[in-house]
Amino acid sequence: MLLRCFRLKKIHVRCIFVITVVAFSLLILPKLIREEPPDVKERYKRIDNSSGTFELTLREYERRIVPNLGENGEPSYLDGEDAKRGEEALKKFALNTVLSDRLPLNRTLRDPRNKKCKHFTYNPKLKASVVVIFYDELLSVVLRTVWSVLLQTPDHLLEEIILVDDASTDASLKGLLDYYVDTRLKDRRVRIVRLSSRLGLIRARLQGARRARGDVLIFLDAHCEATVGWIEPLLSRIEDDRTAVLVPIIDVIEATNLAYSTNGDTSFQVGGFSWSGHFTWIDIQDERDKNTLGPVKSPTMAGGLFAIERNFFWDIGSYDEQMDGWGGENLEMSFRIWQCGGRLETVPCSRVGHIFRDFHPYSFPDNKDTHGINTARLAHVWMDDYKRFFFMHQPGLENNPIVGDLTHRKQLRRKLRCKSFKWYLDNIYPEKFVPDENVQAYGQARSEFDMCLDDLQLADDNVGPLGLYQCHPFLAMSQYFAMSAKGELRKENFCAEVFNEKDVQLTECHGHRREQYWVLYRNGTVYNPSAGKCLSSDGVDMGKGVKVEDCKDSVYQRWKFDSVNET
Ligand code: LR7
Ligand code: MN
Repeated sequence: MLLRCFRLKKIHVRCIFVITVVAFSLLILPKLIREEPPDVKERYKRIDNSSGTFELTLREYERRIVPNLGENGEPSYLDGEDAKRGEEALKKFALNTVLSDRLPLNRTLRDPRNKKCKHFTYNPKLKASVVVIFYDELLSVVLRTVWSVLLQTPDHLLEEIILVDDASTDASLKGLLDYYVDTRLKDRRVRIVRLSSRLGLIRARLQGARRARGDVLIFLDAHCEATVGWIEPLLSRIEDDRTAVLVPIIDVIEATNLAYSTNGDTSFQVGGFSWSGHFTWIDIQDERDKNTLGPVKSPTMAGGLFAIERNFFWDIGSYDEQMDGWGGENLEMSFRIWQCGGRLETVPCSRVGHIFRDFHPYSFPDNKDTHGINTARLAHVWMDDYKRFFFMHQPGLENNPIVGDLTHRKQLRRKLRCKSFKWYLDNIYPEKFVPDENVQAYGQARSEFDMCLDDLQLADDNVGPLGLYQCHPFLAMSQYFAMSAKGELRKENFCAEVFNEKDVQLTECHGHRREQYWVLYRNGTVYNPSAGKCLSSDGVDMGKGVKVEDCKDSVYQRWKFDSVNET
């Protein structure tokens, strides 16, 4: 019949019909049948109503991947139009999404560990549930996280990977992700949990933890890459001590070129905090810990990547379920672990990369300051009187009903018979500078004409002039200075330092006196021996930096602190 059709000079209507049917069955039908059986298709369709089939979309996706790009964690670059699109993506998502989509999802990374780590043998018996929560993350980044865990974790140590979708709006994280897991990963240990409404990262993690069956919970952000040997030292340490909560060294995956960069193979820092309630990095506290490559005591953790024995996680109070959105839960958990009988440690032979982004690519419902509110919650529950410093940064939150009910968390603290925040500071974080303890003087430092020393809103991680500003009628953090016992004129971790024998800058305290050393005299003179000069407000405009000048008997060279401790 078909042959006859072609032999005929004129095309018969019946022939057109036959050709159509044949073409349909040859070209289209097999695709439908072979590549996506109707039930599978239906299943994914229900979650994702994007057009086209997932198989085609995924192939398109895979076709764009450039083999070996970014291999070994090398930096990668795009050309021409792609490079431009990459730049734009970086501005919009704080991540070069175009580049990420080009990189193999299962790229291999160099072993970033200190060489000696290889010679340690660990034989843990515990199994881990890796919990990865995400909200509108880039699909390729999430998949790279999953791949890295599957590839770098020995089978007998991995119970499951639980992906918790915190009600993302991005369609590719729905059906396409499911389809990828079913048809490409084909690993039953990868489970996806879909939350029906956005719960924020704290409650999303709790949802993942509730479903976990492994002995140990390991939480990861959805833009991480695990490296060789990452899990063994974590599990093994927990096997020795179930109250140890562990963080790996968190290496930087660059948001611009996705390079896996290590900060040398030995030097690393541990977690601290600022009185404004933010996580900071601090140097390892005990010199002896620097070279052992064993677990290192850490006052706090960053929060996104940590391992904890599953039952211990629940025993010690999991998370504060009333914390919303983002922020604060990491300090809450850090204080709680130490105060209630656990330990927090950094494990240098375990390394995981994390993409550090300059801003949140996602928005928060109602634009609520969840970091502030969550931190107010933890301050009330865990910090005793020391919460005064946090509330000096956030006076509006001190007695604000928005902070919510704290009964359960206070009950928990009593039930677990947790130690005081003073105990924590004295024993776990003795380096932490407390602005009004063991100091020569503190509070506002007044000069003539109601002018005060002021940090001029210097950001937490910056260097800037030590300024002069009208004294506030109340003591605000920007004007809270202390003259430490060591003779530093300081604000938290920032010390007044003389530059060019004239200007005075606030820079990171180094503890070695020199240009950061000051002598406070009884009459209010603040003398800098290194410059041989005195702190002066003479001729300084409001909002500008103070200076040091030759010492003389001048009202501009006398500073009156709110409180002076006579010694
Ligand atoms: O509403 C949300 N729901 C979510 O599921 C908001 C976020 N998320 C997910 C998000 O997709 C991601 O996987 O939560 C995870 C963490 O969010 P990020 O990556 O935007 O946070 P971050 O890396 O900027 O912030 C750090 O501090 C947070 C405080 O709440 C969390 O503890 C993060 O896990 C934590 N990240 C790290 O510790 C990685 C190292 C960073 C440092 C220093
Ligand atoms: Mn993160």
